Amino acid sequence: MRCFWFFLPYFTLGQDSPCVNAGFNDALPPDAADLDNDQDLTEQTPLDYSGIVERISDFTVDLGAHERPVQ
Ligand SMILES: [Ca+2]
Ligand SMILES: [Ca+2]
Repeated sequence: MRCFWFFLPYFTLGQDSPCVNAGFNDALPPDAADLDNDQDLTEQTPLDYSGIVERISDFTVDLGAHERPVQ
């Protein structure tokens, strides 16, 4: 299995991006793939595309696949 973590910083949101906190929390789909392995498939998607950052950071989801973590 190849690891692409090295490339992730190039696709994350910048600090001043208008996409930060511009999404709608209620529009997140359920965790049908159980990304966090807690057997709860009905909760909102808990992680972003990286699989390590919480999907909602700073109380509001960001636009796009990546969530900018609170510094
Ligand atoms: Ca889950
Ligand atoms: Ca956010």
